[in-house]
Amino acid sequence: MKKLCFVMFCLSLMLGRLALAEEARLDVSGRDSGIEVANVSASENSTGANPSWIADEAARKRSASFQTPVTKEAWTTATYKFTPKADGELRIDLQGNFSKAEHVWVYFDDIKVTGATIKNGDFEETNTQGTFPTGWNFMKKDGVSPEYVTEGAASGKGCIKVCQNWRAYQMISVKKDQEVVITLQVKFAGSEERK
Ligand SMILES: [Ca+2]
Repeated sequence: MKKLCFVMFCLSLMLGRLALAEEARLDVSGRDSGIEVANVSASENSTGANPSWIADEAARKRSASFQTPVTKEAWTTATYKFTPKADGELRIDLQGNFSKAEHVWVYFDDIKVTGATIKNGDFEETNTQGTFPTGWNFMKKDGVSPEYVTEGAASGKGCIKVCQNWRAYQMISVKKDQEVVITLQVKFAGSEERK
Protein backbone atom coordinates (compact mmCIF):
# COMPACT_ATOMS: atom_id res chain seq x y z
CA MET A 1 0.00 0.00 0.00
CA LYS A 2 2.88 2.30 0.86
CA LYS A 3 4.43 1.53 -2.51
CA LEU A 4 1.20 2.32 -4.32
CA CYS A 5 0.93 5.61 -2.43
CA PHE A 6 4.47 6.47 -3.44
CA VAL A 7 3.74 5.70 -7.12
CA MET A 8 0.59 7.83 -6.97
CA PHE A 9 2.60 10.61 -5.35
CA CYS A 10 5.24 10.47 -8.13
CA LEU A 11 2.54 10.46 -10.80
CA SER A 12 0.88 13.49 -9.29
CA LEU A 13 4.24 15.29 -9.25
CA MET A 14 4.77 14.44 -12.93
CA LEU A 15 1.28 15.61 -13.87
CA GLY A 16 1.81 18.76 -11.85
CA ARG A 17 5.03 19.33 -13.75
CA LEU A 18 3.27 18.86 -17.09
CA ALA A 19 0.60 21.34 -16.06
CA LEU A 20 3.37 23.84 -15.37
CA ALA A 21 4.78 23.72 -18.93
CA GLU A 22 6.07 27.17 -19.75
CA GLU A 23 4.29 28.97 -22.55
CA ALA A 24 4.34 32.36 -24.20
CA ARG A 25 0.88 33.88 -24.41
CA LEU A 26 -0.52 36.61 -26.65
CA ASP A 27 -4.06 37.88 -26.06
CA VAL A 28 -6.13 39.88 -28.54
CA SER A 29 -9.00 41.92 -27.13
CA GLY A 30 -11.85 43.89 -28.68
CA ARG A 31 -13.34 44.54 -25.27
CA ASP A 32 -13.18 48.34 -25.60
CA SER A 33 -14.00 48.60 -29.32
CA GLY A 34 -16.64 45.83 -29.37
CA ILE A 35 -14.93 44.17 -32.36
CA GLU A 36 -15.40 40.42 -32.74
CA VAL A 37 -12.34 38.28 -33.50
CA ALA A 38 -13.16 35.31 -35.78
CA ASN A 39 -11.29 32.45 -37.55
CA VAL A 40 -8.73 32.15 -34.75
CA SER A 41 -5.91 29.70 -35.56
CA ALA A 42 -2.21 29.11 -34.83
CA SER A 43 0.78 27.28 -36.27
CA GLU A 44 1.17 23.57 -35.40
CA ASN A 45 3.46 24.21 -32.41
CA SER A 46 0.88 26.55 -30.81
CA THR A 47 -2.76 26.89 -29.80
CA GLY A 48 -5.18 29.69 -30.59
CA ALA A 49 -8.87 30.10 -29.79
CA ASN A 50 -11.62 32.37 -28.53
CA PRO A 51 -10.82 31.63 -24.88
CA SER A 52 -13.00 29.00 -23.21
CA TRP A 53 -12.42 30.60 -19.77
CA ILE A 54 -14.55 33.62 -20.72
CA ALA A 55 -18.06 32.46 -19.80
CA ASP A 56 -20.02 35.21 -21.55
CA GLU A 57 -20.38 34.27 -25.24
CA ALA A 58 -20.41 37.83 -26.59
CA ALA A 59 -17.27 38.69 -24.60
CA ARG A 60 -15.58 35.45 -25.67
CA LYS A 61 -16.13 36.33 -29.37
CA ARG A 62 -14.35 39.64 -28.79
CA SER A 63 -11.20 37.88 -27.53
CA ALA A 64 -8.55 35.49 -28.78
CA SER A 65 -5.72 33.87 -26.86
CA PHE A 66 -2.63 32.19 -28.34
CA GLN A 67 -0.07 30.04 -26.50
CA THR A 68 3.29 28.60 -27.59
CA PRO A 69 5.51 26.27 -25.51
CA VAL A 70 8.90 27.86 -24.85
CA THR A 71 12.35 26.61 -23.83
CA LYS A 72 15.38 28.33 -22.30
CA GLU A 73 17.72 26.92 -24.94
CA ALA A 74 16.41 28.46 -28.16
CA TRP A 75 13.95 30.92 -29.65
CA THR A 76 10.70 29.40 -31.00
CA THR A 77 8.89 30.89 -33.99
CA ALA A 78 5.09 30.88 -34.00
CA THR A 79 2.30 32.20 -36.22
CA TYR A 80 -1.12 33.40 -35.02
CA LYS A 81 -4.10 34.29 -37.24
CA PHE A 82 -7.50 35.91 -36.77
CA THR A 83 -10.05 37.97 -38.70
CA PRO A 84 -11.63 41.10 -37.15
CA LYS A 85 -15.33 41.56 -37.91
CA ALA A 86 -15.25 45.40 -37.96
CA ASP A 87 -12.91 48.35 -38.51
CA GLY A 88 -11.26 49.75 -35.38
CA GLU A 89 -8.66 48.99 -32.76
CA LEU A 90 -7.76 45.77 -30.95
CA ARG A 91 -5.46 45.49 -27.97
CA ILE A 92 -2.68 42.91 -27.98
CA ASP A 93 -1.08 41.79 -24.70
CA LEU A 94 2.24 39.92 -24.53
CA GLN A 95 2.63 37.71 -21.47
CA GLY A 96 3.48 34.24 -20.12
CA ASN A 97 0.99 31.51 -19.28
CA PHE A 98 -0.97 31.78 -16.03
CA SER A 99 0.22 29.57 -13.19
CA LYS A 100 -1.06 29.62 -9.62
CA ALA A 101 2.39 28.61 -8.36
CA GLU A 102 4.79 30.68 -10.45
CA HIS A 103 5.35 33.82 -12.47
CA VAL A 104 6.38 32.49 -15.90
CA TRP A 105 8.65 35.05 -17.61
CA VAL A 106 8.98 34.97 -21.41
CA TYR A 107 11.06 36.93 -23.93
CA PHE A 108 9.28 38.26 -27.05
CA ASP A 109 11.02 39.60 -30.16
CA ASP A 110 10.75 40.04 -33.93
CA ILE A 111 6.96 40.49 -34.08
CA LYS A 112 5.80 40.93 -37.67
CA VAL A 113 2.19 41.61 -38.60
CA THR A 114 0.33 41.56 -41.93
CA GLY A 115 -3.23 42.85 -42.25
CA ALA A 116 -2.68 45.40 -39.44
CA THR A 117 0.07 47.73 -38.29
CA ILE A 118 2.14 47.09 -35.22
CA LYS A 119 4.42 49.74 -33.75
CA ASN A 120 8.03 48.71 -33.09
CA GLY A 121 7.42 44.93 -33.21
CA ASP A 122 11.21 44.33 -33.21
CA PHE A 123 11.75 46.47 -30.07
CA GLU A 124 14.62 48.34 -31.76
CA GLU A 125 13.26 51.91 -31.38
CA THR A 126 13.68 53.29 -27.87
CA ASN A 127 13.45 56.43 -25.77
CA THR A 128 16.61 58.59 -25.78
CA GLN A 129 18.02 56.72 -22.78
CA GLY A 130 17.66 53.41 -24.64
CA THR A 131 15.72 51.91 -21.73
CA PHE A 132 12.17 51.59 -23.10
CA PRO A 133 10.74 50.44 -26.46
CA THR A 134 8.56 53.13 -28.07
CA GLY A 135 5.02 52.21 -29.08
CA TRP A 136 4.55 49.81 -26.16
CA ASN A 137 2.94 50.15 -22.74
CA PHE A 138 4.26 48.25 -19.72
CA MET A 139 1.87 47.05 -17.01
CA LYS A 140 3.54 47.96 -13.71
CA LYS A 141 2.40 46.90 -10.25
CA ASP A 142 3.85 46.01 -6.84
CA GLY A 143 7.08 47.74 -7.84
CA VAL A 144 7.66 45.28 -10.70
CA SER A 145 7.49 45.88 -14.44
CA PRO A 146 8.20 44.11 -17.71
CA GLU A 147 11.82 44.61 -18.78
CA TYR A 148 13.43 45.97 -21.90
CA VAL A 149 16.37 43.64 -22.60
CA THR A 150 19.36 44.40 -24.83
CA GLU A 151 21.25 41.12 -24.64
CA GLY A 152 20.48 37.90 -26.49
CA ALA A 153 17.70 39.28 -28.71
CA ALA A 154 16.35 37.05 -31.50
CA SER A 155 16.60 39.92 -33.98
CA GLY A 156 18.55 43.19 -33.75
CA LYS A 157 19.57 44.31 -30.24
CA GLY A 158 16.40 44.63 -28.18
CA CYS A 159 13.60 42.38 -26.94
CA ILE A 160 11.25 42.36 -23.94
CA LYS A 161 10.67 40.14 -20.93
CA VAL A 162 7.07 39.80 -19.71
CA CYS A 163 4.81 37.52 -17.69
CA GLN A 164 1.10 37.17 -17.00
CA ASN A 165 1.18 39.66 -14.12
CA TRP A 166 3.43 42.19 -15.87
CA ARG A 167 2.51 42.48 -19.55
CA ALA A 168 3.44 44.67 -22.50
CA TYR A 169 0.57 45.87 -24.67
CA GLN A 170 -0.45 48.18 -27.51
CA MET A 171 -3.45 48.93 -29.72
CA ILE A 172 -3.38 47.84 -33.38
CA SER A 173 -5.69 49.20 -36.10
CA VAL A 174 -7.62 46.53 -38.00
CA LYS A 175 -10.05 46.36 -40.94
CA LYS A 176 -13.30 44.42 -41.24
CA ASP A 177 -12.69 40.92 -42.70
CA GLN A 178 -8.98 41.65 -43.30
CA GLU A 179 -7.11 38.65 -41.90
CA VAL A 180 -4.35 39.54 -39.42
CA VAL A 181 -1.27 37.28 -39.35
CA ILE A 182 1.24 37.66 -36.52
CA THR A 183 4.62 35.91 -36.56
CA LEU A 184 6.96 36.23 -33.61
CA GLN A 185 9.80 34.65 -31.70
CA VAL A 186 9.55 33.63 -28.04
CA LYS A 187 11.84 32.11 -25.42
CA PHE A 188 11.50 31.04 -21.78
CA ALA A 189 13.16 33.58 -19.45
CA GLY A 190 12.74 31.79 -16.09
CA SER A 191 10.10 31.51 -13.40
CA GLU A 192 9.77 32.56 -9.80
CA GLU A 193 7.45 31.45 -7.03
CA ARG A 194 4.37 33.56 -6.45
CA LYS A 195 4.42 35.18 -3.02
CA1 LIG B 1 14.65 42.90 -31.63
